[in-house]
Amino acid sequence: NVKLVENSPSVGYEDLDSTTAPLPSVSKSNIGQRWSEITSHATKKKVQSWFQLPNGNWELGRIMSTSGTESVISLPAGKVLKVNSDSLIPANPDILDGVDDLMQLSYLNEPSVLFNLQYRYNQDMIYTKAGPVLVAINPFKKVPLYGNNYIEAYKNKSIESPHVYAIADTAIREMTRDEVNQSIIISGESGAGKTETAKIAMQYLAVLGGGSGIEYEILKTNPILEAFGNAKTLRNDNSSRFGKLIEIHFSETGKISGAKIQTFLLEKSRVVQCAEGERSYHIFYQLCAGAPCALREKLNLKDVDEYKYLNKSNCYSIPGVDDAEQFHIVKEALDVVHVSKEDQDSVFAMLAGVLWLGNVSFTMIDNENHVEAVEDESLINVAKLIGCDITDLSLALSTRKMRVGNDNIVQKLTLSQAIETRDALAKSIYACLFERLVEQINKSLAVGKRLTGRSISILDIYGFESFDRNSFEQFCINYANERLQQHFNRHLFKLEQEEYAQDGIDWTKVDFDDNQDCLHLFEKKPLGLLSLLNEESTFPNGTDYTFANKLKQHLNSNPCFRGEREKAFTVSHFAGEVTYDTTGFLEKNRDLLHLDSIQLLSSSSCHLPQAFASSMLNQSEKPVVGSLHKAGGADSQKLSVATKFKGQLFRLMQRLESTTPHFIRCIKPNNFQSPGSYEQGLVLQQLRCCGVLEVVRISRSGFPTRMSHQKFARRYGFLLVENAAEQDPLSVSVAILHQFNILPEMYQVGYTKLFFRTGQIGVLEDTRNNTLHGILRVQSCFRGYRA
Ligand code: AD9
Ligand code: MG
Repeated sequence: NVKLVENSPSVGYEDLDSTTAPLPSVSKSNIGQRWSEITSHATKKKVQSWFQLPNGNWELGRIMSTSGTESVISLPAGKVLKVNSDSLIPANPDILDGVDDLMQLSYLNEPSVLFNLQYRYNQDMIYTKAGPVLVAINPFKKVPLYGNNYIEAYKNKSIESPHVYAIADTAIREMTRDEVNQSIIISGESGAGKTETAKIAMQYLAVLGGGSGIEYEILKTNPILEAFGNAKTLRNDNSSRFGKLIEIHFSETGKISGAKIQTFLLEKSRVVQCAEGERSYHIFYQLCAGAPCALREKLNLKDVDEYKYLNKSNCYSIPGVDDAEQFHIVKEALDVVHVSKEDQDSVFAMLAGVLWLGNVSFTMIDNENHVEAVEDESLINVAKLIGCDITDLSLALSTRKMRVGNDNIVQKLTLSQAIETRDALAKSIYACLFERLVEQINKSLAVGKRLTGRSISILDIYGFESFDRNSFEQFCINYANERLQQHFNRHLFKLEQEEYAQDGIDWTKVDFDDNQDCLHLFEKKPLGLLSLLNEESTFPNGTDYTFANKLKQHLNSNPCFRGEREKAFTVSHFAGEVTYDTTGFLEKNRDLLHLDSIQLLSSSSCHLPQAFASSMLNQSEKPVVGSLHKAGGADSQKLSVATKFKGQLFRLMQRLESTTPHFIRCIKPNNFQSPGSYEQGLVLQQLRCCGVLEVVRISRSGFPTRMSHQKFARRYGFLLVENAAEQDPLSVSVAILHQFNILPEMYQVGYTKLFFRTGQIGVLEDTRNNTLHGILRVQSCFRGYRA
């Protein structure tokens, strides 16, 4: 049964069961479509219907009888209930169980969609089309859907089931056919499977475009970036803590010629602290577990639980993951992308330096709370590993040089200031390390090649996050997700409908949840969240309190904003409400590294810290947050984190706008990372917030296939019985449609194009192919005859 459906052409099945009344359109507002009018007819055939249990789950029942507004339904397990007919929602006939495109469902209500996805999921069919969008449900286990045989099958089109491979294949074909760059945009909540999906897409592109060897290097960037940029969180054992766009370039012959990776906003704070049960970046644990003896000695490495940056969250290992083995995988990958042995050693020294920095402690030296660094093993190791003088290090951690008027003074630091300085240094070193690695990788992927051909970009950005306590990191992540959602809306709702309107076709507008208001809340100048944050960050006396108060003062009338008690505020995101705690917002946004620390790094005898220092000084030449050399103020001038991030996002969106997008929506079926468990409520909430149902609705009632009159006339004109050479393309188009009896409801004639419902063009293509084959056969017979 399922097989049959899998291979069926995408047509509606309304005709297959006379009891299915055509009620195709369902949105959030009419989910509970009242259908008592049809239940009386339905009972004659014991039609199936959805009934919502008190726990919110849906059960499939059969309507036994209906009288007045009441129906009697029988549920599985022999239960019979008398219910209000209005509480029932129509279910699809059995033949539609597990269709591979939600567009094929006769009833597109939420329980039907949920059931269809679950039906497939239970059989390891984790991919389903929702019109133009691919829905991927995380299996949390190995599913037998990947590898060379599958790749070959998708390449030859001998399998048509929805798959990431199919999306990647379409991207390659459209890139070649239309000569337009493509993008595969993967979204979903944390742990939904974005990073895995991105890797699966890369795998397909690597096989189809492989040959030069560069594809192997491209695949090897994954373990490196994951080691340095992923960590175990409460949501995901391998959570990406940075966003990534990888642009894979192809030559004219369709071979991969190189690639470029761009990363977005690494979560630095994780280097110095993380929540209970979470880990810092994988690479720290991998290094401690996997470094060979000589390296351990050289770096003075200890076990992970001896490092304060790692031992506070009470979590050292990940079930099923061998950190030592991973270390070797990462080292091999570094070799592949041409990071030299010396550079690798410097990288490991910096990592160990960061770990030892966390162990540096301070003692009180007066009764004003001033401190100095304790000269112990930790301090000595840090100095050695980052290649600087121990006294300079000690001073940089416990004092600050400042300019007051024309005088230079040295201020001693209090314990909390010293800890802040130490942690800021650790975070900066790590962030620089990450940036340098990406730079190095990009050099290797582009070496000697001009990246000018066509490209396919894959975007894997951290998913929407909503924790019990949400901070600056979630604020940025969720802002990025709002931007992406807008891109999705624009392409699947706005542009689609604008095109109908422009071409003058008959169309009733479909509404969708526009998130422009929320984006405004973030971006409006001067009174938006980002502007107010930046403004407060420049005030020497600004605190998280004053920031929170300012937000409440200026934004309380905004429907997407709500001030909360104390220092908190709530934003209504497209994916739900999130309450942010402003603690640490200003500091994280300023992200200051004091000049003393930068000078310390530039005095290093090792090349990496020197390079870090100069890159930090370069960043400081931009417009300001914090004012230079002011008592109590900041030492280095630089763009705020939020401003930089916003700029990056804008550039990203601009780049994506010039590509043909392919969207993949990853869905997490449960919060426990466990296979086989499908929580309806959780899935529904994700489907709702990303507008999947609305997309299907538009695609189904819309006209997804379109072709200009010129192209249509050129392609099919020769099939006309009557000579159409003299006619204009529009008239030829219409003549073709008439000759082939295409039903009027299946197409619309626009000013410049023809618009078709799904599947229609296939009929014409078949006729065209058959006719062409016929002509070829006749020609070859004719040649044979002459010979
Ligand atoms: V986050 O926003 O970076 O926290 P992602 O990227 O959405 O998140 P990820 O791809 O890391 O999630 O997937 C989480 C885990 O789900 C993986 O580590 C795998 O164990 C599991 N997963 C995801 N997709 C697949 C798959 N296609 N097959 C098998 C999968 N396992
Ligand atoms: Mg990820």
